Amino acid sequence: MFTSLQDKNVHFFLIAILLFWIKTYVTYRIEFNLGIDNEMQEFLLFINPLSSALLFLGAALLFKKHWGAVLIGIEFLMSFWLYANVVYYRFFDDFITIPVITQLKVNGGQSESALSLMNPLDIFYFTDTVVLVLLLAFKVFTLKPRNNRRVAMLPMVAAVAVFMFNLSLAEADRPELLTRSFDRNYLVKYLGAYNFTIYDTIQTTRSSIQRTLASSDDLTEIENNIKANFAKPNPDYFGKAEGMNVMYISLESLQTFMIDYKLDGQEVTPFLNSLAHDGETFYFDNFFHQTGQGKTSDAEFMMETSLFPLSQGSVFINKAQNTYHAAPAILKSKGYTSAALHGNYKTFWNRNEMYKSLGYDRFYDATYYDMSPENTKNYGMKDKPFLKESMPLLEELPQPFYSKLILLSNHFPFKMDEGDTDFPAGDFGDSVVNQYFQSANYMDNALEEFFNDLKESGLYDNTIIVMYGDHYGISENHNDAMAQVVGEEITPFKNAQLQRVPLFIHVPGVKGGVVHKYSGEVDVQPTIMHLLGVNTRDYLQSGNDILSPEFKEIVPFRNGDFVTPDVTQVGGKCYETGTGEEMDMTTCEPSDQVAKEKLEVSDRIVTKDLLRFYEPEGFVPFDRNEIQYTGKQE
Ligand code: GP9
Ligand code: MN
Repeated sequence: MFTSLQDKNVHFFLIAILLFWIKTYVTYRIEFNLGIDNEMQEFLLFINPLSSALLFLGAALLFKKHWGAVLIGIEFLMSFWLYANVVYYRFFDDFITIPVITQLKVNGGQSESALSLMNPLDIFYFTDTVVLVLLLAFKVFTLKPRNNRRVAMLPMVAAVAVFMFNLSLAEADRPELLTRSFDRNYLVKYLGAYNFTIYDTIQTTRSSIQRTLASSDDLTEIENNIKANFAKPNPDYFGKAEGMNVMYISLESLQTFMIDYKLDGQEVTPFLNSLAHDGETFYFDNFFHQTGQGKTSDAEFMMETSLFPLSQGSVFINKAQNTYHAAPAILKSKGYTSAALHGNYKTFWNRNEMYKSLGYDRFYDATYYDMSPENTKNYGMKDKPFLKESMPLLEELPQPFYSKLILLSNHFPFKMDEGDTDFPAGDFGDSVVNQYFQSANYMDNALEEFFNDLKESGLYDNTIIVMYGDHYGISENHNDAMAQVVGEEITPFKNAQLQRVPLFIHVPGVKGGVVHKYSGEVDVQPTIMHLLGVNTRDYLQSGNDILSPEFKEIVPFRNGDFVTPDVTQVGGKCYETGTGEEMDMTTCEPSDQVAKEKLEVSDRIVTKDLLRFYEPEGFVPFDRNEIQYTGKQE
C-alpha cells in the first residue's frame, strides 16, 4: 500500500490518524483535569494519543478488502470508549477501569445519572468518525483493496517506537510511573487514555493470578507489620458498650463543610449540628473518607473490615468471594444478629454477594420497602420513607443486633422532588451545588424524625449509633461554585481538606464531645469493637481505635496522598496542614512511607485473599454459602 505518498489509501489512513489524534487531545484539554505542571507534561499529553492511534487503527490494515470500513469501525469504537470516559469523569473525576465495567454490568440502573451528564454538543467527540464516513460516502476517496500484508506491520512498529519514546520521557519526569502509581490521572496524563486501558487490563489479569499464587507464607511479614502498629484500647472506653446493639447509618455524600454551614442565615443540617455540640455524642471533625471507585460500597467495606478498598474498581464486585473478618461476622459468636437495610435492590454494588462474605445474616433490600414513585428517586428510597419503614424491621430484630442503614436521597445530582423540601436552594451559579443544600437539609430532617422514633421505641437507650458521610458529594468539577460556598479558592490542597466527612458516634451512658484527631474510615471498626469489649489485637486490619491514646494520626487517601495534623501530601506536593503553605517534599517523606506501607499491606491482604489462611483468636469461621437473601416473599 505505501508504495507512494501519492497513494489515496495512505492519505485516508493518515487523515484517520490525524483526526483521531487531534480529537483525543482536544478532549483531554476540555474534559479532564489532569494537573499539567510543566512543558514536558504538556508535550507528553500532546503526543500520547499517537501510539494508540497507530496501534489500533493500524490493525485495520491487516484486512485486504473493506479495510476502510474496518478502520472506521475501530475509530468509532475508540471514540465511544473515550466518550464513555468523558461521561464517567464528569461525575467521578476518574477514568473507567476494567473492574468498573463489571460493576456497570451489575449496577445497570445508573442510566438516569449518566444521561444527566451528557449534552448534545458531545457529538463533537464523534466528528472524526463522521468525517471519515463522509469522505468515503461522497467518494472523495475510493479505497483500493490492499495486497501487501507486510506493510500492515509498519504502523504497529511505529506504534511501539512512539510508545517507548513516550514512556521513557514519562519515566524521566515521574520515576516509577507504572510500578507505584495509585493515581489514574497520572497514567492518563503521561501515557494517554487508551494506553491506560491496556495497562489496566494487564493489572486486572495480574491481580487474579496473584490470588491463585498466594500462600500462607505471604502472611508473616504482614502480620508482624500490623501487630507492631496496633493501638491498645483505651481503658476509659473499652467494653463500655458491651452487649449493646450497633447501628451504622451511612449519610450519603455528606461532607464536613456542611456541618454548621449557614445558607442565608439558616443552618443546613440543624439536627446533626446539635449532635456535634451536645457533648453527649462523639463528633469527629477531622475525619476523612478514604474511598476509591467503589464510593458508598468502599466506605461500607472500610467500616466493616478496617481494610482499604481497591485502588481500581470496587472491592464489593471484584473481591466479593474473599474471606473477611468483618464486624457482623466477629459479633456472631457474641450472640449478635446482623442486618443491612437499604432502599435499593440487593444486586446493586453486588451487595447480595459481598454481604454474605461480611457475614450479614439478613439483608432488607428494596423488596421490603414501598418503592412507589413518590417514595423513590435516583437509586431508590428517599430517606424519610426509608427510615420510617425501617423502624418496624429494626424493632423486630433479635437483640443484640448489629445493623446498617444506607441512606440514598442525598445523592448527585441532588435534585429534590417538588413538595419534599421548603429549604432554599443555594445561589452559586451551579445547579448541583445549589441543590446539595436542599437535599442535605432533607436528610437532616429525616434523621431527626428517625432519632425521635428510636427514642420512642427505647432502642436509643441500648444502641451505639454511628453515622458517617460516605464520600464527597461535590466533585472538583464544581470548584468554582465551591469556592463561593467556602469563601476561598479550591486549590489541590484545599480540595484534600474538603475530603473531610462527618463522623458521629453516640454511646448510651458515655460522655462524648468533639474529637479533633485526624482519622479515616478504616479506623471506625476497631474503635467500635473496643467500645463493645472486643479486642482487635489479633485481627489483621489497616485502621486503629481512634479513642486509643496510642492512635497515630495519619490518614492515607486511596490514591496514596495523605493528611496528618502537620502535613498534607497531594498531587506530588507537600503542604503544611495548618497553613496550606508548600513545603519541601522531604518534610512529607516519613508520613509518605507510612501511608504507602499501610495501603500496600492492605492491598496484599485483599488482592491475594490472605485472610483465608488466617484465623484470629476468638473468631468463629462461618460458611458464606449458608447465607441466603431471598428478598421479601409476598
Ligand atoms: C446505591 C448507593 C449509591 O445503592 O450505594 O451509590 P454511590 O454512587 O454513592 O456509590
Ligand atoms: Mn454514596
